[in-house]
Amino acid sequence: MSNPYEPLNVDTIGEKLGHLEILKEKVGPDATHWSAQEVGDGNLNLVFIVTGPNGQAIVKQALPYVRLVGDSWPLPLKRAFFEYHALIRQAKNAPEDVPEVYHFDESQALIVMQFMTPHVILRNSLRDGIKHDNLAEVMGKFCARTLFRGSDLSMDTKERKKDLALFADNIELCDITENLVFTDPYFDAEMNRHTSPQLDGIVASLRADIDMKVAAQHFKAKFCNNAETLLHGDLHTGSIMVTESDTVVIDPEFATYGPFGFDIGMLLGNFYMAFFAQDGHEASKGVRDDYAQWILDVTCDIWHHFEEEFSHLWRTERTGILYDKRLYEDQGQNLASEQALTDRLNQIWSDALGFGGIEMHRRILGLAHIMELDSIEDADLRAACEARALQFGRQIVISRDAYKSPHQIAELARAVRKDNFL
Ligand code: SR1
Ligand code: MG
Repeated sequence: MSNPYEPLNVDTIGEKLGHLEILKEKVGPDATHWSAQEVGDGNLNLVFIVTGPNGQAIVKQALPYVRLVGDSWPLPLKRAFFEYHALIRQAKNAPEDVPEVYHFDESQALIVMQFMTPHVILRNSLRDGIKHDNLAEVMGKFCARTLFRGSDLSMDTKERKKDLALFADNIELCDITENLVFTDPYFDAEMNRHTSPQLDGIVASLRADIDMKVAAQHFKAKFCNNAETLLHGDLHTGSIMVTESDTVVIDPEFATYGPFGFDIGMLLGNFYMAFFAQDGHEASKGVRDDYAQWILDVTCDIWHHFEEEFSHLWRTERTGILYDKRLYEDQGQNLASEQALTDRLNQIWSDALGFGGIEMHRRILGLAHIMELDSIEDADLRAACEARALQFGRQIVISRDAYKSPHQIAELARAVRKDNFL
């Protein structure tokens, strides 16, 4: 029988987990020589770094409520189960890009995993103006590999249906996304917050904007109804850890089957927000033109690597339910296969812009904001950056089919950065 759930603290980790062989190996054989530090800065969970004579490990434990809000918002512990299952699938589909899982305990809702060091959360770099060489390549390929290999393009019917059923139970975390991302920003929802009064006018016009409301619900329907592939589900720049030369993706507890464009759209939307936040950090950290341009280059390179890797997998690993090779290559119709690929990539690109723009809105108008913008202390300056991001977000959602490449979007971003919407 498993023990009843109990949240850990820095003083109980050794006593509760000291028997685990993997922690004895990674941290040290005697738990009385371990120390623990709670470092969770996300919205939901406890995260401990456990240190001992042999090294370090991460212990991540779900709390029975939303940490950001408190116990007035209960949240099932089972999210640790989905995070564990997503992590092991990502490790298979995109090896090297996620921390290694050492141990999972379902009854304690905890995952013991590799401590990534000297990595930092990418948002810190985006605030501080630090560049990372391999970031775009890793993220483009990570998206292509996890999304392609987690879909009907790669999986057979049995595996696919079983997995869809498993992740279909991640109900409460999907519910958070459905409401916080697609609905709350577009009305005066209770938990919303924005820079006020500076943004009040622009927020009112966005909420009265019929085209935007229709588009947001169009993308909500896509998120809810199009179970195309296994998503990370929360692929923002706070879910990425970096060093100068390494990039890893963490925190897939929102994993669910959804549309191809969702993860990559959320990711791009977060980079575009970081781009617009740069002007807010110039006073304290110096001119950011070069860095802002680097962020846009990263968005272009992410899409380039995504497209290249997705195309490669399409040509070499298309063994699943969809686009059966017997209909294409085996008939000598490689061109038809290439046409189908282009069609899919165009759809993913258009959807990514939709999801990306909506992500930008919810991070400025909803409950969960981003550090790069929130850390701009001067409220007028912050609001000016946020207003640009809101307008840009609307533009890429509404006119998504007019923009054929990330370079055109980068051009739009540079133009919007020069504008003042307040
Ligand atoms: C109540 S949870 C708020 C947000 O934090 C997570 O990281 C997800 O992005 C979620 O939408
Ligand atoms: Mg997270």
